[in-house]
Amino acid sequence: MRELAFIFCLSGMINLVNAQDCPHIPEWYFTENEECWTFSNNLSGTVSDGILTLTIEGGDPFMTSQSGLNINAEDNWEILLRMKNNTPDTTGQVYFITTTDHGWRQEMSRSFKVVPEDSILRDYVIDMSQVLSWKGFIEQIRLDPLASASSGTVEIDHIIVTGPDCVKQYITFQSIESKTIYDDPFVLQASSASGLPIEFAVTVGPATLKDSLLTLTGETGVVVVTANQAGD
Ligand SMILES: [Ca+2]
Repeated sequence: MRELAFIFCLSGMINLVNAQDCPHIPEWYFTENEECWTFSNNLSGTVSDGILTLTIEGGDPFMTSQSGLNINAEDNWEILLRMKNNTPDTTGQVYFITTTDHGWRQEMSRSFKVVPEDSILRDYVIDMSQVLSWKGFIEQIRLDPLASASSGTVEIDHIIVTGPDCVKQYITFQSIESKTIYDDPFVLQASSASGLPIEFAVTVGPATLKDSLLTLTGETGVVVVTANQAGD
């Protein structure tokens, strides 16, 4: 039995966040803010409607996660990045440091191909297991969304560091437009990578659930809906 959770933030408008049952594994969805990433070298970032929009105004732009991630590199070596590149550049790069090696350098990075002038938010899977220095515990991650662009924008929907066990359980939620707490009941829709059926339950918060129909009861607060996926 695996449990996955939807988290609704009911403060006027709500957004849908999906969170996997992978405690201590970083997942950034940019639901309401920059989620502790910092922007350097001619890069700025703003969050709107669950999307982080990066504006590049010079060379070598990059963004850095908070430190202290403490990711177990052996178990977690895939970086899932959903990104839309609005520039002609075709390469991105991920750097990292570990708890025992704080040198930001080329050997501690991985480049990845990026679709130029893209029309969609595209899923990139960056396999860090190919990088010899991805070992021990990862302290901090740096994303160079584009290697050579010095102008233009990039949109990021999420960044997830995960491993094969979690990838297998990855659940895709159909996107839900922003809602107010007074909106009509709506049907939760999700599919699992494994194809196994999903059962929903409200764990906490001002909402009720019948099958997959979620009714908001009008109070502000946080709603957590658990999705149980039987059979693993
Ligand atoms: Ca997002």
